[in-house]
Amino acid sequence: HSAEAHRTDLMTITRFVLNEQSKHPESRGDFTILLSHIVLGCKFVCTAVNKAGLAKLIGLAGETNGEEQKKLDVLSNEVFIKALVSSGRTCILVSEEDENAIIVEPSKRGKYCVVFDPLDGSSNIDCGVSIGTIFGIYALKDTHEPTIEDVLLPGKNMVAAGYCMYGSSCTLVLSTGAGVNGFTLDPSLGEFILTHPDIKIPKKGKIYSVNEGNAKNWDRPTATYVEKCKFPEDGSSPKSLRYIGSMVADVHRTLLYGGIFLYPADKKSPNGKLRVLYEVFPMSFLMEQAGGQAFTGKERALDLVPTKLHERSPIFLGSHDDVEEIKALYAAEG
Ligand code: AHM
Ligand code: MG
Repeated sequence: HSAEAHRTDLMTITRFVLNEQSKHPESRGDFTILLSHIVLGCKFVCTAVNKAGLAKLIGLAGETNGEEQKKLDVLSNEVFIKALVSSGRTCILVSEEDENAIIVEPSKRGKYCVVFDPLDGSSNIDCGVSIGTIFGIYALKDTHEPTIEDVLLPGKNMVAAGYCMYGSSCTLVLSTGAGVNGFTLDPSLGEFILTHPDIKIPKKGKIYSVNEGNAKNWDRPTATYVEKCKFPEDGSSPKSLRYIGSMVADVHRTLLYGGIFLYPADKKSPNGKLRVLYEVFPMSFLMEQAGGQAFTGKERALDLVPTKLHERSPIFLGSHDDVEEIKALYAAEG
């Protein structure tokens, strides 16, 4: 109706999180400040990603001084590190781009530990496919000197997780442990507006998403599962295959439409490809918060205790019933 045409009561992501935090009397706004710095990083990367094609073709003003342009993933990493450190609310950062954890200098420290992949799927940049930033947040319980032990914790200990997808629109999906909400960047306002309140993944889906090029090296449960997607034995219709090869886009579709996303182990990569801390955990956290499941082939993904920063794990995540099937196949294998 007409009120919709000129909305005056906009639910921005900051306002939304402020509302959520006000339910916790002990909260002093630190999380809201941290999040607004993450949001700033996402906006910056969004602009950079959108300009990337043009910059390459014609060179953007001010960036053509003979210096080679910074690669987008390197640029994104710098942007997020600076935004996170300057928030004054972080103490330790783990980025896919940096081998070692970054310990924030004492004068800028806060209690949050942020693990992130600043620009996941960057091999897709040159053909314009959606890519994204993935992040997870832990909180220190006291004010000890931060060490990597503070992030080598199971995913269920995260206080928040999310991703931002740089696609046909820029969408930020966030959970602070009370459901999942999606926000879309309104470029004219420069604000993320709540567009997908309380996302729930369908209980069962019609799509499976996996790199089938690795099939020759799969283990039996994965191979059996994918075969059943194509040739169901219970009279149901086969599932559709959708695989972009960009985790944020593949998981985003899974979250909205249902189905299953798999990056299984194979003979060449016995731990799969995806990284536990900043890929597997945040996406598993979101899936569970949306009513889905996430499984490693051995256990609930969020129960896994990582032993090193860039550890990998196989992952099966998505609709409750679809993940239940793959769990049964692994259980039968013993
Ligand atoms: P990256 O961190 O090097 O960008 O790799 C991660 C990406 C994910 O976005 C995606 O799910 C996966 O790699 C695809 O891998 P593959 O090309 O082996 O199917
Ligand atoms: Mg990555």
